[in-house]
Amino acid sequence: SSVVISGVGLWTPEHSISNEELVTSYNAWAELFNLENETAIKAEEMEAKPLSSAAFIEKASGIKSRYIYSKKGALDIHRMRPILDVREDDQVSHQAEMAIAAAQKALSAANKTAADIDMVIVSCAYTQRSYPAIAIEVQAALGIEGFGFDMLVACSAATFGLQRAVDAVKAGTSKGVLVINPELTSPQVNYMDRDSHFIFGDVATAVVVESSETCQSTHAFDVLSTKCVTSYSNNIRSNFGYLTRTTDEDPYSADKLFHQNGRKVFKEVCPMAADHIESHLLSEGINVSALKRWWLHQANINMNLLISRRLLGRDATLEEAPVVLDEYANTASAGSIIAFAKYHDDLSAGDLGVICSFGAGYSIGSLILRKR
Ligand code: CO8
Repeated sequence: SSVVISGVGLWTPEHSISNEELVTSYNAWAELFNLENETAIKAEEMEAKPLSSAAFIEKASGIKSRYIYSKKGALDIHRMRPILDVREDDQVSHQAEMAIAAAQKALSAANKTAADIDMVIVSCAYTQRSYPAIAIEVQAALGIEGFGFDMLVACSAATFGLQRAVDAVKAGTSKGVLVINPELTSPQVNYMDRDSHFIFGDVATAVVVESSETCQSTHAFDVLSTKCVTSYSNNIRSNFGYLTRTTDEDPYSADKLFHQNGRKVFKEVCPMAADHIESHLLSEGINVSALKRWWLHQANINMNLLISRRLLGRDATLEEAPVVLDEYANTASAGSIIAFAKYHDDLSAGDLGVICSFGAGYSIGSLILRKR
């Protein structure tokens, strides 16, 4: 028997923000800031806020739009962060709500019910609280017996979570695993930072992992191999955490939100990701040219083009390496799973593909899949 991915679910928020809307809001905020601080800026005691541009965003990143869980407040130049309603302890939490929606879609795609699952992993870039785990809340809401836990691995949370799931099924300690990625990134986006205000979107994805012996899906994939690696870097960082209360720092300061040295990340991560994919494939005796599909992490279109160029010696076609970044932006760990969810139905039995994530940590994770 083999370990299979038997179903994938994608939940997309109803609200979105186009580059134009985002830039109009940011620029109005920046102009107001510059006006209010005119004297200090003229005296060179403070730097003027530079303006953003939709043309720059699309060219530098490939992003045209992003989804947002709660649009209220995010574009309000007197607020510049989304408004989420406070939920009581006995109400379903925001992140669990997203996770449940994606999980239900994955279960029905896999032709499974709660009774077929005994392990729930919620794996994403942030969880809205430390305990009880979001995974345990989701487990209870879906009526799953067994256990659940949360994992944080930034952009590689989905692939690292999938590796845990594959290992558990392989070892026989789990019969069916739900790996869920409720990527609620918007609360951590600094909408007042020109360099990063455009990068992220909200989404939730979920995947069912089980044994081929129990699989009832007609569009399942054998997981041939998984490979994860981390290498410490401060080039992508968020310093928000539970210690902030004790350090008397401003909990909303820019270093508490997502920030990065984007150019360095680009330069360092592209070769790492390309080498990782190549060596993973070679360890399985697979040549790069044998791959039908690359479900790559969706951070930046130019990164993906560079990676495919390094591996193929040419640009990958959209059919080979589908892009969802234009519509969804960077959704932290969910990007490669969105690509997989939207672009796997057309593959034939025996076709090979690779899911690969790369990002903060640095962290890189890949799974080699073969259509059953
Ligand atoms: N509008 C106009 N001009 C701009 C803007 C803007 N919005 N932003 C920057 N510029 C300017 C710059 O200031 C710069 O000006 P100058 O030349 O005078 O210094 C010029 O445009 C060019 O800027 P860059 O060289 O920085 O532009 P790049 O072509 O490098 O593009 C990118 C910038 C898009 C950030 C690019 O470097 C990139 O994508 N790098 C890779 C980043 C990446 O993949 N990061 C991964 C982060 S995601 C992750 O790891 C998960 C974290 C967890 C989730 C977090 C959720 C919140």
